[in-house]
Amino acid sequence: MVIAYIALGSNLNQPVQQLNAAIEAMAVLPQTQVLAVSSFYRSKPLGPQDQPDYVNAVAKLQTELAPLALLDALQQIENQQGRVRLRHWGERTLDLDILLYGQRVIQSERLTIPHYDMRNREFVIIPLYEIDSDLILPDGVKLSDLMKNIKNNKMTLVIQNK
Ligand code: A4P
Ligand code: MG
Repeated sequence: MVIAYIALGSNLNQPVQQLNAAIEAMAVLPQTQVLAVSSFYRSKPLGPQDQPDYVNAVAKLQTELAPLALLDALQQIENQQGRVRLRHWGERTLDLDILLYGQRVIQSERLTIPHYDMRNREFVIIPLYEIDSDLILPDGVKLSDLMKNIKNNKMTLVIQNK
């Protein structure tokens, strides 16, 4: 059993519903449980500005799926929800990125874990901190220290987690 953290993002076709549907789909993956879900936040797009604001969240999973099996499963959920890849950093109905997979460090053709840019993104760090404030990254960096780097949080709360 491994604890994995997944970043959820959407800015097309009713983002809140996209995230809720993705959480339901992750909950019925084989050998996987959803242990926690953060609040949902609205954030300004990183990348091209001529696209709608995003809704972002983070989910904590417990899974027996190997990293590539988990990636396959998440990409299947993206595709089920009508994901079309239009342009780099562009609009999408659903993006599911593996942020962390236990304390594993993976550099392969299909996977970079930890996620290559997670520590610079407030729409990842803030919801992750909400779920596990004492998390430590595989290189020893404390999530609480990454939180301190977030100067002014420009996100707005969409749905407060329970
Ligand atoms: N891949 C490698 N590592 C991973 C991982 N840890 N998790 C590979 C998931 N996938 C991983 O992904 C391209 C390939 O990355 C996959 O086939 C997989 O093998 P993709 O989802 O098809 O493409 P993408 O998401 O457009 O690419 P990229 O560069 O990962 O996008 P980002 O960096 O995730 O940026 N602004 C706001 N406010 N909120 C957002 O959520 N998201 C993006 C996407 C841009 N701006 C945003 C947001
Ligand atoms: Mg992605």
